[in-house]
This record gives sequence, C-alpha cells and structure tokens, in this order.
Amino acid sequence: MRFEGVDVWARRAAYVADFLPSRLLVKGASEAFAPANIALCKYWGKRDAVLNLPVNGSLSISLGALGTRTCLFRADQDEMVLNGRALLPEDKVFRRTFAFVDLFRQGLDVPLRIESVNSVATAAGLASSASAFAALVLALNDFFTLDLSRERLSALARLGSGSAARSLWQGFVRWDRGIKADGSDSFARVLPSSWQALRVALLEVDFTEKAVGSSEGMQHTVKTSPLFASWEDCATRDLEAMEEAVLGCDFDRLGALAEGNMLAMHATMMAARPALFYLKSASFALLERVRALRAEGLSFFCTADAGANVKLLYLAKDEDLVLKFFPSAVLVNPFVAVDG
Ligand code: 2P0
Repeated sequence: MRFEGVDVWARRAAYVADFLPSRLLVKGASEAFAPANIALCKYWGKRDAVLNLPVNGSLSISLGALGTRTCLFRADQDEMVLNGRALLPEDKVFRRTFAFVDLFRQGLDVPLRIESVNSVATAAGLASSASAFAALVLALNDFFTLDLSRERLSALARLGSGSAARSLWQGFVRWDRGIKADGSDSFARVLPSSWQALRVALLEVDFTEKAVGSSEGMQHTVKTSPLFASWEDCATRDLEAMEEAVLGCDFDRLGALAEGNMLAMHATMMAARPALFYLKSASFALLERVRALRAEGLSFFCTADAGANVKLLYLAKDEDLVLKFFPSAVLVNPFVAVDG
C-alpha cells in the first residue's frame, strides 16, 4: 500500500523496529483485555497519516468492562476468530490485523491464531478498533516478551488506529499530539484522577456501518474544510481546560467543554466540501432534547463521534433521571472493576 508516494507498511515497520529487541523471545500463548474509550476532546485530523500522528491532542474516558479480550496462540498458519466466527484471510479485519502483527514479527516465521471477543459490538455505536488494537498490542507485548511500558505500547497501538493509543488504561486518558516528525512523543497517559462519578449512556440512533470511515473522513476534512484551520486551536484550548475540569472534579465544566468540542468537530466536518454529515436528524433531536433538559436544571451533556449515535454524559447520582427521560438508554459505568 502506498500513500502519497510512500510505502506505508515499510515506514510503519521501521517505526516499530525501534521498539523491538534484537531477538524476539516467543511464548506459546498470551491473553489481554483493553477497554473501549469515548473521546471527550476529539481526535480529528492527522498531521501524518502513515504514523497516525494527530493534529491535536485528545482526552477520553475508558469504558470499564466494555472492550476487547484477545488471546494469541502459536499455530500452523495464521488464523483469526472474531466473536466466535472464523474470518477468511481475505476479510478486511483479518488483513488489517495481520498486517499489524507483521510489524512485530519482522519476517519471523511465527504463525498465530488470534481469538478476539468484542463486548463493544453488543453496545454498537462504539468504535471497536480502539480496544481491538490496544488489546492486540498488550497481547503481542506478552507473546514476544517485549516488556514495554504502557506509554510505549500506546505509541505502538496508535499505528493500528489512532484512538487505540488511549485504550491502554481505564479512567481518564490524555493523548498528546507530540511535535516530533518521527512520532516518538505522540502517545497517551492516564490522568492522576480518582474521580469516579462520571457515567455514559448510549442513545441509539443508527447502528449500521457508516458510509465514510473515520480515516477517510478526517483526511477529507483536513483537505477541504475552511473551518479546519481553527480546529487545532479550539481542541488545544479545550484539552487543557478539560484536564483541569477532570482534576478538579468539575462535571458541569467538563460536560460543557465536551459538548462544545463535539459540536466544533462536527461543524468542521459539515463545512468540508462536499459536506460530511455523521449526525442524522434523530441525533440532532437528541442534542436538542438534552439542551432543553439542561435548561430545566439537569446536568446532562452530549457527545457524538464519527457516527449518528449520541452518548449522554451524566453523574452517577442522576441515573434514575436518565432512565426516566431515556428509557432505552444503555448505561455504562466506566469505573466498574475489570479483570486483567
Ligand atoms: C476520537 N474518532 O477521538 C475521534 C472522534 C472519531 C471521532 O478517533 O484513522 O478509528 O484509525 O486513526 O481512531 C476515530 O478514528 O481513526 C476517532 P484512525 P480512528 O475518538
């Protein structure tokens, strides 16, 4: 695969080689779990599309038990089973996954069986690529006895999917943009917060696959949206303010910033030419309903990603109110204890 004249996989392989020991010690099996995450300050736009280096830093909340569990085993040939179903080698998930694994094998003949179970799929509308690549990187770290820190693993998971850089931890996670062209300073870290009151409710609008993938949507926005020039500044300010709000346990400030940041991201996409709409009329109706409830004094805020579904941010104490106004909402406690 080439991108603007560059061999993408050769450049990625050279990047990953810097993280690997001179000789890989291979185990027989490994297992890992990584949570999904919801961005409160969004990653939208790449300054380097090969290394998934973002134009702006981002901040997320991980989703506790919702995520991906991945097991690796030595095998006679490459195999992948996803949610109990064997994938064909032509399948795009199979190809994307093993292209990523090849970055670690570096030509070594170690066929693998990958078994992955995604609890995110059942709460559709959430991206599964973030938890999938984070779990894969954790499992590869163990399988090849790499012994890398979470921050280093974050810088590797980023190559699978940018948002995977944030799925290496539970809690509030900040992914810094970094300034180096080689990408070595663009990785995430967990924020030192013990605040556990934030909750997320998933409000379904449309669980079918989106017409324009995130990577493509980002590139299109970067290239054609006249509003993109102001996005980096907006997101950079929001990121700093959101970290303060998290550390100060200030929900109303965090919620207002998150909703504003989401609207700015969608406004930037809508201004692209041709326009890029992920939100649908039912999404806008939900945004409006939440604004109306807020006007009546409720502390509810919204966010939405590159899709039509809406995520409601609220505090644990207001759970009954969420169920009263949104009876079909799927409630997520990001701070539920998770094994492994
Ligand atoms: C985010 N999104 O911060 C933003 C908000 C969607 C909207 O990260 O191209 O699947 O693999 O780096 O990580 C979705 O983008 O994109 C995303 P790639 P990714 O969560």
